[in-house]
Amino acid sequence: MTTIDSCNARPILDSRGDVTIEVILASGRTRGSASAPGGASTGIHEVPAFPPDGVDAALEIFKHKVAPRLKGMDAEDQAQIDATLHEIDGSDNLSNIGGSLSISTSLAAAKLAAAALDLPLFRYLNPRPPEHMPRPLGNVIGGGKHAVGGTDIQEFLCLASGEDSWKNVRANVAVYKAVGKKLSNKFPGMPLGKGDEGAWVTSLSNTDALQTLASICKEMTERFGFPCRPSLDIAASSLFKRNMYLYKEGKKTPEEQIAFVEELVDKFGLAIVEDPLQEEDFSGFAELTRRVGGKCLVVGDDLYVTKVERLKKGIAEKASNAILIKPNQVGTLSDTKAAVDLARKEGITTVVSHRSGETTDSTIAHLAVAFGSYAIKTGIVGGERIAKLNELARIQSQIRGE
Ligand code: 2PG
Ligand code: MG
Repeated sequence: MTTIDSCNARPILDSRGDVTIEVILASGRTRGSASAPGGASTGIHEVPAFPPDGVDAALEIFKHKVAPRLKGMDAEDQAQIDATLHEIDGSDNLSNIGGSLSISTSLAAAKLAAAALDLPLFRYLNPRPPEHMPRPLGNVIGGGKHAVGGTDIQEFLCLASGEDSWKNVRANVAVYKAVGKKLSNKFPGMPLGKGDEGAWVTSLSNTDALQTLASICKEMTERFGFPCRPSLDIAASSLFKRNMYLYKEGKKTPEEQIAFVEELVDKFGLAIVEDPLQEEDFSGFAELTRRVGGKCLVVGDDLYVTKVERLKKGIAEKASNAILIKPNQVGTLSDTKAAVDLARKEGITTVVSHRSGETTDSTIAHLAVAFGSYAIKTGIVGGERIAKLNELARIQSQIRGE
């Protein structure tokens, strides 16, 4: 038993300069702390990040309602901690206490328990070593809601799939740097910007940006000797207005959108395509998965928002073959784990993900390993992104006993 005897929550900044929450729980001299990230292209079915009156209200709730209840509880009893958070909240969507307070408290409890047992978090959560390490999926070119003046498509990513996490991370960096060089050579003397996740921002069309990424991926696949494959997060809900997908180059009907994505998958050999359609279009997802699911992971992010109920619907309708796992979308570790367990049972691939506004908290690297996830989407550069990538490589060294 790890009795929680001290509970603190404080405001901290995320990578966008927005205020978020850090929770620190302690048992004697042992501590566990965690903080919450924040999204920009948030799904409408996510738990709200904060209560209606904002961050300060969440901190007040922590002080007066959460802390008194947590004191004396066992940090090792994650189910009880998370049930208590739901009980204090009282809504069905954590809307009274907010997902940021909830997820940081929930993860801080797990980290405190792991520290008390002198275990790394990934091992505390799953004593069995993973069959493989999660492959890093990193954002090379970015647009959408993460950048001004960039591509309509939110993320052009590289998935490095070697056996060694450190080499994978290095391969993604090599792709990132080579793409940056290519873009600056293409537009000499022009500024080259970065978006919220550190990805390059370019005025190239979606297809030209993907072409640029795909050719560098090919080059790096040869150089590194393992696959470095292009991938996309279309974040299609952000493009969807009045039943059409709005691109700078013109509109697409849902049927045209499916055909467009299928063409991109075929032409560029995409490994992963996330949110190719808007968040309510289960049948459109199913049609695309039917067409390309044999060669590409079709990932639901806004579609599922890490919630078991929505994933159940997706499974029933064969909407996708993969799910993005973002703990703050659903608000507790237990709820996150429930979605992962259902996915595993049903043969749905999991990809653990950061948010566009991040802190230096590296917990998701441990979660991705403990969940046995296929990939971890967490950017390529920037302090808040490399915190997770370096941790991934450290975890692999620990597993190997190096
Ligand atoms: C996404 C994420 C992370 P945001 O759409 O997958 O890349 O973006 O955190 O803004 O929702
Ligand atoms: Mg997404």
